[in-house]
Amino acid sequence: MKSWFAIPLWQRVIAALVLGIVVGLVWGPGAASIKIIGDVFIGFIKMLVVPLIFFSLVSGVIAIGDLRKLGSVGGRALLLFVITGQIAVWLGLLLGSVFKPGVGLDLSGIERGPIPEPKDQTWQDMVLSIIPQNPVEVMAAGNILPLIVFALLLGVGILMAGKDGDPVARVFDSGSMVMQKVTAVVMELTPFGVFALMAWVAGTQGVDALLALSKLVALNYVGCLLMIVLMYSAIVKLLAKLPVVDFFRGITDAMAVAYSTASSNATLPVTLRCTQRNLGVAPGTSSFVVSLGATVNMDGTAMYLGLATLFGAQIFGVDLSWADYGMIALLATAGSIGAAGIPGTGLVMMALVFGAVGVPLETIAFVAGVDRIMDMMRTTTNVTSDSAITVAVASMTGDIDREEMISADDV
Ligand code: DAS
Repeated sequence: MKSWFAIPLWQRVIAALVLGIVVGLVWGPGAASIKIIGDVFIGFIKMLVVPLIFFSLVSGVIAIGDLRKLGSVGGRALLLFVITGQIAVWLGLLLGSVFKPGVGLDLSGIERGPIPEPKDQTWQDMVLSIIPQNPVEVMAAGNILPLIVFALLLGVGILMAGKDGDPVARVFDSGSMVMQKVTAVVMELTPFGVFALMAWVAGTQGVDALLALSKLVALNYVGCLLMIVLMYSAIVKLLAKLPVVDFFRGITDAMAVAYSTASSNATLPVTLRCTQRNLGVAPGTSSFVVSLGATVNMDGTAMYLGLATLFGAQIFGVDLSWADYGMIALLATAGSIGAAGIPGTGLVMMALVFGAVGVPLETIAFVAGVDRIMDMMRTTTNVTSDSAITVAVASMTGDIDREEMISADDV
């Protein structure tokens, strides 16, 4: 019998995910009593996010070595983020238009949830929110975007300092390595955390709400799966020139943690480890693109915002023009960029999009009850997109070491 640790982590995680769903369905609401195990796991991986991004990103910028290359990595990543985001939101609009999830729906039996207040954030607020006015406060609050800006500038400063910056550079290189070791230790908790979280969701999710909104939930999953199977496979195959099977085997842990936690931020340490350790991406490129992606690249959320807006318009009989569709695409993209990688952020962003095209916010109250089930799939899509674009950019800039890639059976 193989020892527990000899079994590849991704196999232990998948087994835990499936077992958690079965136990939750059998156990029912009582499964909520083991959610604490999942919360402890999430707490430990959240503990990693700030120090891991900070040390690996500064160390990564130093490793990239020159500003032109840094710009090249960032520019390619942002271009792919925008392209995949637009495809995502128009896929959501297409699915909503063709399959009409909101037509002929009997909503009487659905328990209504709370309607989140739309954040009245101006574009000036959004710009100022990424400036790390107080770096220590940014770290304490776990604000990823301003942390990325600070780490990038610190790395650039070390590069510009030349020899004088070497002592500081060594601290960050060593700190990055140490944080990767700490991540490896915490990762051993993944099977237990995923098991508990899946048991909790499966045991407490209201079946009647799921049945009443089954068409919307199904379309959310279909849209995400289409992007995962078609769009990201194409990016991996054509741009990263990697075997698709090796890619998905390499990011299985990240996809499972994304699905069970419904949080891109919480999954960040796992996504960093998968892209670096399993797929051979250089730490600098991985830290930069994965961290940026976790906060501004949310294709699953963008697709859902397009789909959900049509769902709400169909329920309340709101006619939408092509101009409205364009507005939805624009706001869904802005919403997915502005959304934080935490559970339920897509639900909050719905208020931003609905308000602009006259879809009543009451729609949010109807879907709130099943949002977690949909959020899990949206987050898995978001993390898969971050990983695919990271390996694509790394491949284009020569920052992926295929020898480093751990063969799919070893991960
Ligand atoms: N939970 C969000 C994330 O972490 C996605 C969403 O809410 O749509 O990516």
